[in-house]
Amino acid sequence: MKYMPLQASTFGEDWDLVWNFVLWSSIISCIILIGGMIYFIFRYQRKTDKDKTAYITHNTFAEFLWSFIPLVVFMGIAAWGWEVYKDMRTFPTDALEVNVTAQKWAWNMTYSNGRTLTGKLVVPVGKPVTILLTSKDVIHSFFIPSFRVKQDAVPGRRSKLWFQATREGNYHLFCTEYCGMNHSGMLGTVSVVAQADFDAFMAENPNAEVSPIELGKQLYQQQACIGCHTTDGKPLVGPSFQGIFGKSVKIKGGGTVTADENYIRESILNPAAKIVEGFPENQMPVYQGALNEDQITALIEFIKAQK
Ligand SMILES: [Cu+2]
Repeated sequence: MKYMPLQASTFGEDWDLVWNFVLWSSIISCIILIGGMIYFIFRYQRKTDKDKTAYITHNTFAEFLWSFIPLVVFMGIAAWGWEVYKDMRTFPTDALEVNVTAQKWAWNMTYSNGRTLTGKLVVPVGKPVTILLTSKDVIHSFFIPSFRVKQDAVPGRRSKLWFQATREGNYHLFCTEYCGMNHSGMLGTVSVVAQADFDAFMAENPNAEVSPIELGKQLYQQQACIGCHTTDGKPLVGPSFQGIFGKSVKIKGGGTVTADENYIRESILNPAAKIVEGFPENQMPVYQGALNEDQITALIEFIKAQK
């Protein structure tokens, strides 16, 4: 359909099918309903003063049909939509990861080797890409219409989305959460390129010495994390970072938590929130206010790299 942006990701076809079904079934229902109303206005118009309104009770069969048929249609749409949504929220493990930080009014992209770009995202065609989102100030929303993906970037939280581009070219990136004066100018370009061109892009890297992992390593030493957290699997005062990312850990006081980006972030800023079982409380200093989002990203990437 021409009224939709070009389909350029693996989600495009499935997403558009659901969308078109909802759109066209709504248009058809609207025509039947409003058309029927208009027809009835003329067909059953009172012609003379003697016309009496018929005595209408109810019709169980008709009432059952107009309840049951929409119920089946709506449940079908819900199940179908869920199937598509599930694909979008099931993250591939072999994806290229890009950290994206939103701020008034720009998108900043950071690649694993430290390469940074503002307002431009370069990705290889045919490869899954995971975008790790956060914001420095207010809520923004990361939207690539041609890929049919959208996700809020929320200050103080890590959110993510993934896609796999299916054709090379340049696509629009919009902010779709009103974020202040220059919101409408908070635009970007997504460049989908061949793998060889992407490799060349990654190789010409002016920020090689400040990759997030490298910066995280420096912070790990400077901020004295190293005094309590090892990277060789042996716990000291706190858990070792080795192999911890993505693991489910037991929490003091019951329950478990997955050691993902959000948990690590919380544990750095507010260590007392969720203490891992078997470790003492009140040992770690609070880093709230001492580290900025880029530094937290760097520490998360450093911890992720301790496999
Ligand atoms: Cu914005």
